[in-house]
Amino acid sequence: MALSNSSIAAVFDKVADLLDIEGANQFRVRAYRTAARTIAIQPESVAESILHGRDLSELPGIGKDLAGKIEEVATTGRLNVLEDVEKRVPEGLSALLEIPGMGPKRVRVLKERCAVSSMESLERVLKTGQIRELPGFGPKTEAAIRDGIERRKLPGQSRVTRALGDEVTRALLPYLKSVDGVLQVVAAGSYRRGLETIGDIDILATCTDAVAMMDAFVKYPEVLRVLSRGITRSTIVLTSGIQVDLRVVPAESYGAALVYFTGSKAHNIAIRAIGVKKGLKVNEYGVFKGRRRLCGKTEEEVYARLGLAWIEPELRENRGEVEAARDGKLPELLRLDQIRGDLHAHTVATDGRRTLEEMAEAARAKGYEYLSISDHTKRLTVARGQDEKRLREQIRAIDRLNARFSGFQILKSAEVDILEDGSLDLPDSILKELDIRVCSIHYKFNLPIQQQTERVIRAMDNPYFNILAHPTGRLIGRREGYALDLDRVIAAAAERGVFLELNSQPDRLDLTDIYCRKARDMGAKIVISTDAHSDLELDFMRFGVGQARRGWLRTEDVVNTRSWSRVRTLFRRAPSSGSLQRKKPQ
Ligand code: DGT
Ligand code: CA
Ligand code: CA
Ligand code: ZN
Repeated sequence: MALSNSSIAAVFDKVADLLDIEGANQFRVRAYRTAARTIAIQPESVAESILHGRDLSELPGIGKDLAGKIEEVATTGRLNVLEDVEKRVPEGLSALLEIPGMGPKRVRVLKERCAVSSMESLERVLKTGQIRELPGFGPKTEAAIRDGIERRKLPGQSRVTRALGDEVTRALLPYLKSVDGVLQVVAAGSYRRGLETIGDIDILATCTDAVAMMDAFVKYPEVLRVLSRGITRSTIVLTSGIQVDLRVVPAESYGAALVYFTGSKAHNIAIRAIGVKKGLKVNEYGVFKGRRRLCGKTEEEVYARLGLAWIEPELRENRGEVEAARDGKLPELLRLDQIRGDLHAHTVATDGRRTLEEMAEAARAKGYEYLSISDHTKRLTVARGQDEKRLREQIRAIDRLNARFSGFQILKSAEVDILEDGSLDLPDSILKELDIRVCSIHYKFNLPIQQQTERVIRAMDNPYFNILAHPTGRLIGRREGYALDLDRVIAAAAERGVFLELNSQPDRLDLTDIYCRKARDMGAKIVISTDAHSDLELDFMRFGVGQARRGWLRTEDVVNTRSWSRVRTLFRRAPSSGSLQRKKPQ
């Protein structure tokens, strides 16, 4: 079996990290970084496509040289440049990258200024208090590093994004399903609950030959280490670093085991307590009265025995779902096929990797009715943000393109920077030419909470403000969100008829599940967008929808389940004091 895309991408990311720690040329570092990202988002196996003679240099950002290197990894599993740079950079230094918030640039500073070469030497330097004085650090960073090191010492603290968990599981499940004698195979645990990060993957199977099943499992080509092998349970670590448990259960216990291993633990405890009240014992083998097994083959019958409706896995967090299942009040959750368009995407005009036409075609191919092109505005120079003149050109290009479509439309938009004082990066005279405006913060992340909150709310006062993109700015595992009073922001959004984005990029998933639900309860609607920087990233919608489901969102709570004409009506701002769109007295 060929190497997975994520494994190949990991090799290139590693090269980029190590070169960056070394202080190599930034263009070179970026080239490897781009290669990693490009490989990671390919829908098909890159290794297999090479076997079929595909020329990878046709991919964006991949030249002949990189294409050759990808082939080297895909066919030999090794990369000369990586082995060379690994010889030069001590392993202890690259291990520092696993501390949250620690990037190659910081590692380089620590190496050059404090002679740090390992976790141990970093801990020693931490005690001296000199780290806060380093360029690009500060007391907060120092505290975060200390915290990160402490947390790493606890077991089970290394989590991966849902996207990586997804890729790994989507490759492993078909492999397991092809084993002789297999009846059912399913991924349970946090994966099935759609959690934004995954600790490990828990697979359940029923089969006629457990030995063959376990054999196949430990021989999976992506196995790095076999941690344990038993008759009903084995654990492996994959080359991607993800740990996978396989449990083989009897067919008559499949439903009970699936409930148990889907979790969450808090949900399990809650339903077990309901069992106790009814004089029943609930465990991974079934529901029992005394020693008599009442059921356990399907999830539905387990829940039914307890007087509960079947509960969607995304809700199983003991956040009120058990009571709702008892009272027949479970929400009917949003589904991916109900999404009718995407309201935030980029093109080559700024930091996207596809043209307007390519993005439009990709959205049409998905069956969408609309795609909003929200390229950056001028303040964001690193992304070549557009000024008024360039945006006007883009608007004209969109008009020309739209003339070719029927039943589909590109919406004219921009991802407008919210400036430090809460004003928007472009004047109203151009904002009013747009169909929608997506607004977001890209600098001054460290304002005090009060000031940051006011900055956002002041921006919302602009009547052209429609959507607050990636509301907290967090990057999972890398950066905490900025200090923001989200409750106030949500209330302000509901009041002004503006919407909060649920950004579907797997390392953002911003808003969180908890705040999606809070927004819903406070009467603010959510827009689920991909913030796609390429055609393939339009598929990130599934992560956003997963998160929305965890946040109890229904179709009606999500703006882009509606046709464009309905969305446009929603976007018409209700008049508020100071608003330019004051309603005439009747
Ligand atoms: P993860 O792997 O950290 O992302 O999260 P989970 O939820 O997949 O947790 P994991 O892998 O430790 O266990 C899988 C499921 O097994 C968990 O969701 C519920 C169940 N489980 C594990 N340990 C316990 C326990 O001590 N009590 C109960 N009631 N259930 C447990
Ligand atoms: Ca798990
Ligand atoms: Ca587990
Ligand atoms: Zn964006």
